[in-house]
Amino acid sequence: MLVLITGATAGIGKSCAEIFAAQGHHLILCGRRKERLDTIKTELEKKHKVNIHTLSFDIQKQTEVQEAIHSLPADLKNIDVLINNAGLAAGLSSIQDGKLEHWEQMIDTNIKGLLYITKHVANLMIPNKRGHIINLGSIAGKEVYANGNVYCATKHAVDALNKAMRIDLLTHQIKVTAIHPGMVETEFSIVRFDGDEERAKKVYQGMQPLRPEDIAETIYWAATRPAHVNINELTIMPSVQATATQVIRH
Ligand code: 8X3
Repeated sequence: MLVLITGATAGIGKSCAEIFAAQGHHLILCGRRKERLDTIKTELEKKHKVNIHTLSFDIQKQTEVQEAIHSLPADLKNIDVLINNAGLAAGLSSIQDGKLEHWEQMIDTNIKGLLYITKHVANLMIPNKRGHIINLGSIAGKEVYANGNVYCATKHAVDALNKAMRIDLLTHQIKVTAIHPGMVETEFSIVRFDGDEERAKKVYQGMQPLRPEDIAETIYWAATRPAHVNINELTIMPSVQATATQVIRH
């Protein structure tokens, strides 16, 4: 398979790159941080017999997304799986105190960026009459919690778009899946709290969160079901987390 992963420089995206490469799948890795993409490409090509192409661009900018996808050589346009992983939470504040730049960044990445790349890649998949789009949602797309407002709204949008894509792409035989994780320890909370590592650490204190590879393994499983099987959506939580806010800590 040829698999395009957005947000591939860290966390769940990077874990997906590792797991798909280990199984011999060729990759197109997308992200903003070019050096990180190059390092991952070198490491994975050395370890596994795979070809890795990197695309460094800002998914928030529709012209950059279009140019990146158009720049792919013909043989790399036959994408089998699109993993819409790029996304972030910025801030954890009430509506009245929220920072507009945080809201813009989350809406532009989690919703608009996902839409831009999906449109281009879906149009590459349609003539092939096959493909699979895997959207990274969140428990925040299923529930709303205090101060989560805009982040939760963007993930609710991903949940809606996941269902909408499945309807629109049905006649083109393109599968659409959403994976909704609960707490996963990645750079997620460090980014959410503007680099405050101490505050980020506290989020996972006294509990065992999911690891990025737990989610990546599930994505790999969903992507490798037989042609007649589609996983519509899965919500995956740490065993000690029942809802977005109920967690057992020791
Ligand atoms: C991340 C899960 O609960 O921190 O998408 O919002 S949560």
